[in-house]
Amino acid sequence: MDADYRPFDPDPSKPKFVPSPGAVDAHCHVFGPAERFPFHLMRKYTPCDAPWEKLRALRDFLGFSRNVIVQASCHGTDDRAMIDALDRSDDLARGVAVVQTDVSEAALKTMHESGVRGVRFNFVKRLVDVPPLDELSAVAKRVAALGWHIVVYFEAADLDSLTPFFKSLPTKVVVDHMGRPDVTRGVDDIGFQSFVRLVDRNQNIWVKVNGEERVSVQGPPYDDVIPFSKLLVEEFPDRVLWGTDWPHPNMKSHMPDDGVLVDSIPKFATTEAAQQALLVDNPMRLYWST
Ligand code: 0GY
Repeated sequence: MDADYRPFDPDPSKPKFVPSPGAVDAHCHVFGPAERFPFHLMRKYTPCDAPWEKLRALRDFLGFSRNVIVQASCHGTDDRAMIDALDRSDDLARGVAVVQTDVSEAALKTMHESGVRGVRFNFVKRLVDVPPLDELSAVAKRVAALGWHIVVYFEAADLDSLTPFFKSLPTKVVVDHMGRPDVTRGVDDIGFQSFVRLVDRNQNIWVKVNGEERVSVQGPPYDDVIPFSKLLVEEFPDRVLWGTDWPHPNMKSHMPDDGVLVDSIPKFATTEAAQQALLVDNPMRLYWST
């Protein structure tokens, strides 16, 4: 583990909010254990181990039923830790992989059998060296044939330059962390509004309304982020997802309490119907219908 890396909170608070029955934590990661699943040679950070057993226990403690495990950059294109977790999940976890652009058909099929339903394209320069867009387009075309979608992670400053690429994708496109808005500028800011317009005009684009601990300036309980997540949930009720982001890689300012994160959900998904769509119906449709 890097000297300045903050491990996850081993003792989160029990949330007061009770998630809708069957709720899905639709953005979380597993790391290692490094002894069995070494971190990638090209990684930009070395986290603590965060194995499936811990994630499963957290799922139960927080009142969730299922997980979507997203491959993080510290494991590069070596998806074994994530796949191992899926294989041991009793069909209660699905995965989003990171693949080499020349990944074989056989490897994709095997991943599908384990529960992978998407591929992540990470454009955050502090985390990865981004492959050429034409290679990513070719990957998208191939995974579209499997019924998978693309998860995209980018900084708000890169939205304009990436928009034509996002629009060209032949799959559903799921945006990580609300497109990382600058919350100090308010929801009327031109940058956030162009993101909202993009989602509005492209019915295949979905949004994860988590990541508040990353974009908040105030810190816990992250109330400065609520206007952003609330707007997205209200505008796009059937295309939003939420996840803990456990074990919160690279959090420099503080380590979030997962119970506090869960307790923020009813602030932006304010009705039972909105919570049911966000936590159950949308992720089940995207991850468990094929
Ligand atoms: C996240 C966010 C981060 C890291 C990664 O792939 C990753 O390493 O996703 C981050 O540092 O913002 O999605 O958990």
